[in-house]
Amino acid sequence: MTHEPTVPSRSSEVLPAVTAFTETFGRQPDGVWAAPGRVNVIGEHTDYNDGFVLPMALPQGVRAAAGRTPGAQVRVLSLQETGDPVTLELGTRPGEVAGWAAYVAGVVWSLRSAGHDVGGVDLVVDGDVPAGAGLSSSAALECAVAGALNDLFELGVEPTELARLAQRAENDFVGMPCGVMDQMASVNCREGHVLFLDTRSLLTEHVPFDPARHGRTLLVIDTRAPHRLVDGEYAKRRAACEAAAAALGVPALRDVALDDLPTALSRVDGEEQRRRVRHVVTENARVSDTVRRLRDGDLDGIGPLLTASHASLRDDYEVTVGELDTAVEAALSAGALGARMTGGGFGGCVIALVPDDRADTVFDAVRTAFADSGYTEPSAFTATPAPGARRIR
Ligand code: GAF
Repeated sequence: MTHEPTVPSRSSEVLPAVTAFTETFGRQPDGVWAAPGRVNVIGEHTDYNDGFVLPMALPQGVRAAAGRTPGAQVRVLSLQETGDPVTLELGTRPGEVAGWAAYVAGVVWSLRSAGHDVGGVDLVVDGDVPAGAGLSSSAALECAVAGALNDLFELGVEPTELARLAQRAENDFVGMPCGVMDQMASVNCREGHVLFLDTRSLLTEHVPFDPARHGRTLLVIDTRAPHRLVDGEYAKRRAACEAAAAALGVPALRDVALDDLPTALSRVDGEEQRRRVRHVVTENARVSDTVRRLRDGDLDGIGPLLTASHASLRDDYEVTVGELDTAVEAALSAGALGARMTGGGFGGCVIALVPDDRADTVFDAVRTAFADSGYTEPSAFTATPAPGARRIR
């Protein structure tokens, strides 16, 4: 198929980071840790409302080759960036580092702020999650580094707490007010499963997910649409949800049941805020419905739920752009059983559940629609649920 990704085998994945570590720091690393990116099957913009999400890990991720040093510095080289390693003091505080290194510095800061004794360390990070595609490249970076530090300094932090601390790095060091979905997915996902996560209790269920067994493909289509205003718009959505919850007298929009939605809507001010509430409440219900269908082995039954999720994100949450809508429409017209944007929106990727023998046709239809609209040519790959963060060497 023309849209297959080049997913490197394990040894070729590990090697560049190890070679660069040896060349840069003049010794072998103590080990190599990996953490994946993710696609979210359904449950978008629900995590910061204490709601439900259903992500799966991708084979693409970040590898971190790491070795302890006696000093009080973190030196980190990224194979995706040019230039020398970045050197950070262990006491680096929020606001003192910008760019990609802030994710690494943020994890060090977050662990140390929580009382964990992280010392000097050298790191080389190497990733193959497309950046800015909504596939959680930042959480993969945070979680690979967090996993390395946890093991190297024998911190004994449990996976869920590690995800929380990685989220804190992103919230309070990088300054992105994300929920916990991406870090939980990166740390806790299992091969062959989607992760049903209650973002309030952080309880998880690993739900088997094997489209190939049903003759189905989960296609990830990267629209390559540049993220526009993503940070500010994300923060605005989050603030609107929190204001609506406060107006309704509930801790979070998760506490509004679907049956109570009409009453809740009548108590919220303004059409825009009503739309935001409607998205979150209906999306939580769609996640529960999707999980029920997957547990029953009804894979095709999730198709309409994916498509309904997209419509809600487009019309009520207003986080789609022309490229995302065009990709969904073209995929559905060409025979997809369901399709939706995935991730934060304002660009990034669409997922489409398609019969195996329609995968090429569906992607060709999206490509043609993009050419007709004058959009950048999209790319695509087949998503298979991969393992979560782990030590790989
Ligand atoms: C981004 C955020 F990082 C997640 O926490 C989540 O809110 C998602 O957007 C939308 O569902 O990936």
